[in-house]
Amino acid sequence: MTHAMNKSIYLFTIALLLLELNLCQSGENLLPYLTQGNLFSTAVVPTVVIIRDSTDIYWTIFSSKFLGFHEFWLAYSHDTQNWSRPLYTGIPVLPNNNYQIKVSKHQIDFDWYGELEHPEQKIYYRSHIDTTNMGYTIYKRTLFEDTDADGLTDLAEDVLWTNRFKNDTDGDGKADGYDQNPLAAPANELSLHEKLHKAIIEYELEEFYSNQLVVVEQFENKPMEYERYEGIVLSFSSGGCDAFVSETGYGVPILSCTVKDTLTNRLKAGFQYFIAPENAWGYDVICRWSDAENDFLDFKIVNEWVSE
Ligand SMILES: [Ca+2]
Ligand SMILES: [Ca+2]
Repeated sequence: MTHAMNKSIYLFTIALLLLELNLCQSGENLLPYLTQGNLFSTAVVPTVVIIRDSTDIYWTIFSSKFLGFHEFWLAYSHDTQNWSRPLYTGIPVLPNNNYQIKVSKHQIDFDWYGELEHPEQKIYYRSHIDTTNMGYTIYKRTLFEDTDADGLTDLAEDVLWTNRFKNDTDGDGKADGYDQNPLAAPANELSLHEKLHKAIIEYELEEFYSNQLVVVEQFENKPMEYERYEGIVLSFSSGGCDAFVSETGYGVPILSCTVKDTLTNRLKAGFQYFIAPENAWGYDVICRWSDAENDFLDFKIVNEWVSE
């Protein structure tokens, strides 16, 4: 419930995000250059909406499901060419709300700058999000807070269930901000069943055309790392998946795969994909395995749709 509570607290305390960006300036330029953490590539930062704040830093706002849910992210730039690592805001894009992001030109308030010798009418871009009377404010310092300096902000760690006080939650030598599987250390040696499980999940991750956070239900409760082109994978036990879903709500894809022996020297794997209880589906996968080569030959997906 913590997460849900946090979200509702945001609803009340997070008001007028971009107003905050504009107003809470005191002339200093202390924004860190974020070079740590490379899980969400700066290359994907859209720069459609650009706001310049009063310290001449440019901001862009965009939505992404990178941490599972459709939420707003920010990035900043000193030149509108090189953008910071995307910053998670925790502000949800609510499905039934119409957000209006308005960007307009305003003359700056010269009172902020004191007496200017040759006052020029400086034009600033300002923006606000109108969430039908529900505003959001997030403080800039909150966006950057990274208690354990692992490249993953505290806001993001809360969502990913990583430890905000420990820079390498799963102890595999990769800091959380660089670890695509932050909750699973690589296993030393995988059994054949585990290899098949991993192969099928990775095949599905490849098919999953998104960088959205994906949860994988562990095979026999063993944390496992999964390779993926882009995006974070969280490895949870069956109970952990239930807890994660009950806390965060449905919306994050959960992949699971069971592997069983058949009587014909084959392994049969059942794959399932859940994104909500009512649209769970799955199908069976048959793996042919050569005993002699001790390797997989291939696996074939038999599209057997399951309605649950
Ligand atoms: Ca951190
Ligand atoms: Ca790690």
